[in-house]
Amino acid sequence: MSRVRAVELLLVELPLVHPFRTSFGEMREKRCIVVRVETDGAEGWGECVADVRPDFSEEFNDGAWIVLREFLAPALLGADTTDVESAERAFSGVRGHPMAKAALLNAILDAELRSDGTSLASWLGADKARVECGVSIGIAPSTELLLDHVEGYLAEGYRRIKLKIRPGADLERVRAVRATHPNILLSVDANAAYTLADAEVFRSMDDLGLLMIEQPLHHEDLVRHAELQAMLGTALCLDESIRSAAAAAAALELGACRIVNIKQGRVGGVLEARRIHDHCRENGVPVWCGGMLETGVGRALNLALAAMPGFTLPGDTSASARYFEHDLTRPFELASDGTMAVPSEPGIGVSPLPERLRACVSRRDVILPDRKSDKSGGPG
Ligand code: NPG
Repeated sequence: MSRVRAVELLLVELPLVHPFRTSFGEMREKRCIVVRVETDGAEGWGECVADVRPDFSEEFNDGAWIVLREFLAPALLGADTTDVESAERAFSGVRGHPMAKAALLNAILDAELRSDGTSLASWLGADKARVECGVSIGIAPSTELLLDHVEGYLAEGYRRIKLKIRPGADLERVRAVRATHPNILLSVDANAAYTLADAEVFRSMDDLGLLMIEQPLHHEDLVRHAELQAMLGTALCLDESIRSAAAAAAALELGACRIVNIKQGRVGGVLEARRIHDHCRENGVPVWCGGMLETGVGRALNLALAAMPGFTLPGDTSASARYFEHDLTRPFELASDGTMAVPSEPGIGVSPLPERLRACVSRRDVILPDRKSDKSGGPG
């Protein structure tokens, strides 16, 4: 393998075409760290799924920036050789921070695969050239507007609709969507906004034929999820609770869910995502690929992952146009049958476009082997 010569951190900012509202807040722009590594053989790209605030998880951009600059990049820059497995081991001394780790590990893997001329999808043993796509719809101001959004996305071809819910904007809205579209694949996502005292809300959803109810309760509470799952016919799916393969194994053993949302960026990168996939597959548990409104860098990687054999449900792998007027990379497009092509070029198969980087990067830091850094731009 080869040495890592430089790690570059870029803070990118892209306006969203529509604000995205969840039970924990509203996003109007995508602001994330994109990592570029330079090895002897190639360059590689990775994206950190953390956001400005520590609301979805403890990680956030400014914290991830420090972890990458002070701990993760220096752990690789001194080594004679670096491949993705040895990089993952080199990070084991840093507790937590899976989003920061994922960004750098994925960039290392991308560089490795680009220099070998292998696509990420084939390296992962993907068995599909195209994947089925779903769309996640934020909490709308009214049921009427929500029905309009659903209609529009179905017309574009999306094969599964996921509705964000929160207390006060749940049952009545889901019933309205189901009444209008009796046969679509429909799921809901609470982003941990409920407690077990709200079990009745979910019991009332049991006759709506939902594909799944995602992350109803607190992310640390696997035991209560198991209690809730035992009360319901509908499958629970966990997202925020699954931060590692160990957490996924514990959730399955406890009966806390029957479906797992795999977000490689949340679990520490593609290697850990593959372990979760393998464990779920061995146990007959379906998985699907979640999304964090990634730019094309993260989206390319998600598509390769979603093409693995255990990913049997449509993912939150929507088209670039659903998020951005101009993506950071070439745009990803949805075919009218609701599928998207998995990149087949070496590595993740796409790179940020130089003109988009010029327009979107607000902060930059290059970390070199002597650990001196060359900074430009103000704090992000
Ligand atoms: O299409 O990428 C997408 C968004 C999918 O709903 C989605 N993501 O909780 O899964 C989630 C949610 C999310 C987005 C969470 C951004 C945190 C930040």
